[in-house]
Amino acid sequence: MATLASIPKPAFADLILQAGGRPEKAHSEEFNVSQAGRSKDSSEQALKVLVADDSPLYRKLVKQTLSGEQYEIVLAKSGSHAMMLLSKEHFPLVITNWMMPDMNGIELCEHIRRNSQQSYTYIIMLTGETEKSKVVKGLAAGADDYLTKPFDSGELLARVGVGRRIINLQRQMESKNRLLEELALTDTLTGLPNRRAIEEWAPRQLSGATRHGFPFWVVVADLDKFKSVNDTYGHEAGDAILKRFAQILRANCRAADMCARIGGEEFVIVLTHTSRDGVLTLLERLRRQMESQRFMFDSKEIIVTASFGAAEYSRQQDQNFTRLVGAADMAMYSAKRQGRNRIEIAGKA
Ligand code: GH3
Ligand code: MG
Ligand code: MG
Repeated sequence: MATLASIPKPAFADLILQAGGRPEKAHSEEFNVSQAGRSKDSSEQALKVLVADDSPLYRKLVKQTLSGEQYEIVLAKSGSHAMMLLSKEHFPLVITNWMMPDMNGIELCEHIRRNSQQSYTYIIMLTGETEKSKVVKGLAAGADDYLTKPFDSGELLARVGVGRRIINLQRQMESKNRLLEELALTDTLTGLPNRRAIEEWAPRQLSGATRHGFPFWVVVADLDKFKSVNDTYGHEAGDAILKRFAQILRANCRAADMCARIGGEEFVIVLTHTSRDGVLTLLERLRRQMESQRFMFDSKEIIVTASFGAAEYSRQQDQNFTRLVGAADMAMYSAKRQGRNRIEIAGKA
């Protein structure tokens, strides 16, 4: 086990270098819960509409009907032209003719449904075919609505309006789902990733480390004598300390690493592409920053420290993420036994 006395202390500049630039950014992009679902209201944005028709007259008529700020119209002269445009970007709404020389509207519908990404494409068939059986065939191929030529401009506008409503509902649902996914992976008190998030993320990073041979470290950090802080100053005081410790972790970890709160006053940090010296430098920095915090509760100034245990992935041993957390945890308990407010590395003399 390394002791604090044996920890080399490179200059702060070294840490910045190892940390790849701006450490403050860690997690702000991946886990910014508050931003999800707050994008510009999709009903205010111009709706992108792809119009596929081999008739120049009908392309013009549809474009004229949907002219205005609400719609951004892109014209395709054939089914394959439409397919090419769809491969480049997502169109939430497609209006397609049935009969086209190279690829007909039915095939285009089927193609869109087969290749549909997460976001929905609302399809309106606009065609000279009027038979009921054709209508059924169009809907079965994936069209959402059907309008016959010659069309009434008011009706086309109304039906496109229906499509717009469905698309907006779909977008709201997607944004709420994203928010729920983020919430499920976020610790509500500190805003850090939670246990589930790190347990999903870390094994993937570990397989990368196994494949490409880069260093992979797991750190367990635990606040010292935290129960007595809670017992003496109350739960709110304890929560404020947990939040501050989380801020220190967030400010010092690189965006490519992950700091998570895995339970009560226990945190896990996963670091990659970092040497043993780099890990020790970072942990010593975290330890010192926490130690130098002054918390005021009931007009009393208190100091709370943390103990750290680290374990490095080794190809020689049959290790997975859970075992590495266990090894880091044991090292952390060794730090506790040796007086707390210190760092221990697993398996090194
Ligand atoms: P040690 O130095 O050995 O780690 O001692 P400790 O007192 O920190 O450890 P112990 O496991 O005995 O107590 C952990 C305490 O953490 C218990 C509880 O009061 C506190 N705690 C756990 N979760 C929360 C939380 O979400 N908020 C607050 N305020 N306190 C919490
Ligand atoms: Mg503790
Ligand atoms: Mg604990």
